[in-house]
Amino acid sequence: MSALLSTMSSVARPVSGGAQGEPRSSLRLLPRALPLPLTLTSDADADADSDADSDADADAGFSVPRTMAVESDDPGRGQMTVDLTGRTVLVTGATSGIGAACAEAFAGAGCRLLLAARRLERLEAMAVRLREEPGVEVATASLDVRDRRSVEACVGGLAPAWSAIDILVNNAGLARGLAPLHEGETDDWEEMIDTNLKGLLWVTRAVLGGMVERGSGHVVNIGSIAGHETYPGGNVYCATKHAVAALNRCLGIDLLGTGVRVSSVDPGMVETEFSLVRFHGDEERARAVYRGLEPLSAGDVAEAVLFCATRPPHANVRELILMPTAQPAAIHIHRRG
Ligand code: NDP
Ligand code: 8X3
Repeated sequence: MSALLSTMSSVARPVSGGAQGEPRSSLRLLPRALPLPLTLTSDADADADSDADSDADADAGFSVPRTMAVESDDPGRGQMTVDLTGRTVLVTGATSGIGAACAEAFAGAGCRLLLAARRLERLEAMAVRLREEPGVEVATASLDVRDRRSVEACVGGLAPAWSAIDILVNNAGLARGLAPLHEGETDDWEEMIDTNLKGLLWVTRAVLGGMVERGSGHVVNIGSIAGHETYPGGNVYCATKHAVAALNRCLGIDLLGTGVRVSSVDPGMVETEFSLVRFHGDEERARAVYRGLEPLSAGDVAEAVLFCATRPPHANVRELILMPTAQPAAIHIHRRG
């Protein structure tokens, strides 16, 4: 346990040009993915401009309510977004796929990263790469989210400069097998339930108290289309993701009035190591899952997570279902050839 704690704190690097604990605005960080600041037009401005603008809107074939018009240096991108510079983000399952892409996305948005997963050497390699960008701070921890005591020790033992987690991305998760229930491996079931459901609970419990105390924070759960639909052999995996969907909704109610938000990003097929893990390393079977269609990329999902995290405080994405165009529903898939 102490090895884990020292891992978490010893790899933290101070921001070049701004020490830890300094106000967020003093940090020098990566170029932002989202252009800021934005200028909202007032109703008065809108009234004055309304004739000319409504002509332009008509030309473009769109009708835009005036009170929602936004001016931006980069029209069409980053409207109504919040600057995440200097926010502390914990991503679980950051060694691969969606978690790794979220780490990249939040680094690009100027956040300080706490990256956790079991394969520490992969995390370290990522951290080294991310720190090459000026001003990016990364701390890593070898963590198995199934181990409640390790989760509590890891979060509870964070150095003060890292302990106020602003955004938690509950991403660590997996599927095992695709057998009908009566042929299923019970060890696989335990692994899915312990990781996808109980692990998510342990991490959320450890982090949420601080968020509520501070009156701000955002939990983004990576759910799945498997939390909304079912498919043959999906049984226990679908059950864990349905549970995550229920928890997400319940948590939203529990957090009412606290200033803390919870969102769920629920993708369909994403090409990551997910299928390789599901089929216990069978590469041929894993490749076949994505044959003949363009699945989502991990980056697509990370962008959706970033969208949730950059909503202004009064707005919350409760659930965001993101599907490949070729997969409009879990079992409806168009494959070429
Ligand atoms: P990957 O297999 O590429 O990544 C899974 C990540 O979870 C890895 O970083 C792994 O790290 C981590 N992880 C697994 N078990 C544990 C554990 N016990 N403790 C800590 N970390 C753990 O898959 P994806 O990126 O696709 O999956 C990420 C999430 O997205 C999962 O929750 C999955 O259910 C969900 N999802 C995936 C979809 C897909 O089609 N790929 C679609 C919808 C949702 P390590 O092994 O190093 O611990
Ligand atoms: C992963 C996607 O296809 O198993 O959550 O529903 S799928």
